[in-house]
Amino acid sequence: MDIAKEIEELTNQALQEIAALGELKALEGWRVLYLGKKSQLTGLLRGLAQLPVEERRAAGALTNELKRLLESSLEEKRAALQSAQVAALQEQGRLDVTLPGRPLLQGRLHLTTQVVRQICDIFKSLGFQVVEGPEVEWDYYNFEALNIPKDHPARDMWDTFWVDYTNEQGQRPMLLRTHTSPMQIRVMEKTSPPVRVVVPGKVYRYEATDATHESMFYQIEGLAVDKGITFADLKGCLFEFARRLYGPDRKARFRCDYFPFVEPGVEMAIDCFACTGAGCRLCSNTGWIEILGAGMVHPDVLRRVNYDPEVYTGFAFGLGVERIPILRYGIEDIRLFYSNDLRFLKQF
Ligand code: YSA
Repeated sequence: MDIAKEIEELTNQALQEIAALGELKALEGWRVLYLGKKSQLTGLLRGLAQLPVEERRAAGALTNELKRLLESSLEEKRAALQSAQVAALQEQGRLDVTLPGRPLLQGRLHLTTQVVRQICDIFKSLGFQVVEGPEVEWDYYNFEALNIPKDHPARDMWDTFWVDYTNEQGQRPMLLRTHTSPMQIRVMEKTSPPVRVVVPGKVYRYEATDATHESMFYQIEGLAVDKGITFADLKGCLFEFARRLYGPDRKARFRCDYFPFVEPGVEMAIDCFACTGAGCRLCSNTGWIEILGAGMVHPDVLRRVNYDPEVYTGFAFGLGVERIPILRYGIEDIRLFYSNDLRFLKQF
C-alpha cells in the first residue's frame, strides 16, 4: 500500500479510538497498540531504511509527523482523564483536597559531621587548611616517624588493629590508624614550611567499648610549623579555638602531658559545663574536662622530614570529636553515635 495512504488510515483509526476511551487503564492499552515497540508505527519507522532514496525523505517526514500527533494526543487524553477522575472522586466525597500532603522524609547531616565542620570552620578562619589522609596506614607513619619505635612502651597508649600486608618484598606492618597524627608526617614530607593544616578523620582502637570509648571514632589533628613559632602561639591558638567553640565564659587550662612526638606536651581542658568547675559526676569531680592533647613538635620529628629544627619550630594538637557534643548535649553513651538509631540521630 502507498505509505501516505497507510498513514492516513492509521491516523484516523487511532484518533477515533482514543476519542472513545473513558478510562486511564484503557489508555495504556491504546499507547501499547499505537506507540509501543510492536506497533504499526514502529514497523513504518523501521521500514524507512528499505525505501528508495527518493521516497525516503517524504515518507520519513509523514511518519514522524504521525508519531508526534499520536504522542500529543496521548498526553492530552491522559490529562483529561486524570482531571475527570479527580473531579469524580471529589463529587463522591472520597477526595479531600484540603488535607495536608504527606511530608517527605528529609535527611540531615550526622551529628559528628556537623561538629567536624564547625571545628574545621573555626580553624579555617584562623588560617588553617583542611586536608585528609588514609585510614589504613603504615606502621612507619602511625608510630616510627612519631618517635614511637617498636617495643617503645608508648605503643601501649594506642591499642592497634593490625592488617597483614605482604608483597614480593615480604611482609610490611600495616594498621588502621590509631590517631590522626600520622598525617603530620605525610603533610610535612610533601610541603615546605610554613605549614598550617587541620586533619579530620576516623581513627580505630582495638579496645573494649564502653560509654566513653568506641573502637572507631573521629579525631581532628592540627599542625602549624614556621619560623619563630613558640608555645605562646600554641596557647593563643587553642584558647581562641575554645573561646569560639564554647563562648567567652568558659575557662580553659593546660596541664603537662606526655606524647613522644612533642616536647613539651600538654593536655587542654575546659571547665565542666554541668557544674562550671564545682565538680560533678560528668567531670569525675575535677571540675575540668580534657578535650585534646597538644605540644611543640619534637625536633627529631622535624629532622625526620628534613625540616631544620634550628630554623623551624611548630605546634600540634589532636582532639576527640565526639567528646565535644557529648559534653554539649549531655549524651550519656558514645556508642549511640554509630548504632544508626534514628531516634537518637534525629535530635540533632
Ligand atoms: C597529642 C599531641 C599532638 O602534638 C598531636 C596529637 C595528640 C593527640 C594524640 N595523637 C592522641 O591520639 N591522643 S589520645 O590518645 O589521648 O586521644 C586524643 C583524644 O581522642 C582523647 O582526648 C579523647 O577525646 C579521644 N579518644 C581517645 N580514645 C578514644 C577517644 N574517643 C572515643 N573513643 C576512644 N576509644
